[in-house]
Amino acid sequence: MTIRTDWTRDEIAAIFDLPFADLLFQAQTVHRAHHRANHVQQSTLLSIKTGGCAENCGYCSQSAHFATGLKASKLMAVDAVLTAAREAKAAGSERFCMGAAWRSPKDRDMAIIVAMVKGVRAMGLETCMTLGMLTADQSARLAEAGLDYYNHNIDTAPEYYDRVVTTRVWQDRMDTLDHVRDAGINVCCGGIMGMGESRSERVGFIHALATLPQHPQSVPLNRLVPIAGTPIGDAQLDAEGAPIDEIEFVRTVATARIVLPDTMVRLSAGRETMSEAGQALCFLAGANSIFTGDRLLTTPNAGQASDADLLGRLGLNAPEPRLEAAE
Ligand code: SAM
Ligand code: DTB
Ligand code: SF4
Repeated sequence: MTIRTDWTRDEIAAIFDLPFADLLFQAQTVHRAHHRANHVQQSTLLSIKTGGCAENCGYCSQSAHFATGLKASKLMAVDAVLTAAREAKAAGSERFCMGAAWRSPKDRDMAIIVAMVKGVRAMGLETCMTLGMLTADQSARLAEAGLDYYNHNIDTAPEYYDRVVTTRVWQDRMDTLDHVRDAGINVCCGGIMGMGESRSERVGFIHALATLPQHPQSVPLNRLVPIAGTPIGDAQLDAEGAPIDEIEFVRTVATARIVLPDTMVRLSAGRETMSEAGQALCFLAGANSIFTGDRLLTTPNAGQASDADLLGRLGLNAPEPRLEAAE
């Protein structure tokens, strides 16, 4: 199967609109051709610098523009981050993602960030950082430190972007993604479903990812976790907290899987309020990673015990059957 960066919006819309069984069959077929069928990567998130962010992303608990009741804190010490990473690894995580509520990192923070990347990587964990906008120089420093992935989300369709955030523009995101890619770091870039966007805008979001110069190696798909006090959270809570329909979310996962065959599609925020059947459908649709542990960045997550139970019942991550040694 060829990897295409010339998808049209109409082609992607036609996939999104397929009868559900056809969509899932196609997605699972692509999934099996490109990924380990019954493996779901477990990732752990850590907020290394929480709250007080200068940006006004309308969904975010950490923006200084909204009264969400979140307590801001300073950048964590390297040792504390390494302790959390060690615990994540012991709990079965393969990937450790560190997030800072910054518009962009200050140069004085970079030495600390570099030490975190090196330390986590030395434990044999895959590393991911999300720190806001980066310059070419900062990207090069992270690449040199051995950072595996940089997360920088476009969040939604280009035409819906200014409904979500106004302290930056779409092109700012494209510039950082270019710097990260040029530095040779894997790009992790995704978005949030359920912010009041239409299906056409969800198609536009996937189209934007699929037509980047190179497909992101990783695409996190989040279901909005509505945060009281934020404009987007409040709008959804007013609508009786109706989160995006699970079937529509599964369609988004399946469409992303089909048009981005080699990409790790991550079922990210919003699992806590999703049914087990909905999550199972996401795996069938090609999601190949979840965040485990009790917390995401600032919100609760489905805990380790319930995840282990679900993965077990779905036969995911079971040990490979052992081949008996030939006589
Ligand atoms: N400050 C960095 C930045 O955005 O450039 C990184 C941290 S930010 C919390 C990472 C991503 O988490 C956002 O782009 C968004 O997609 C997701 N996210 C944040 N708050 C969320 C919420 N309430 N519900 C779902 N996803 C959310
Ligand atoms: C992403 O797309 N989802 C993760 C990760 N990238 C950094 C973050 C989800 C955050 C959910 C809301 C919170 O816990 O604050
Ligand atoms: Fe800041 Fe990131 Fe939250 Fe936006 S999503 S307000 S950039 S922490």
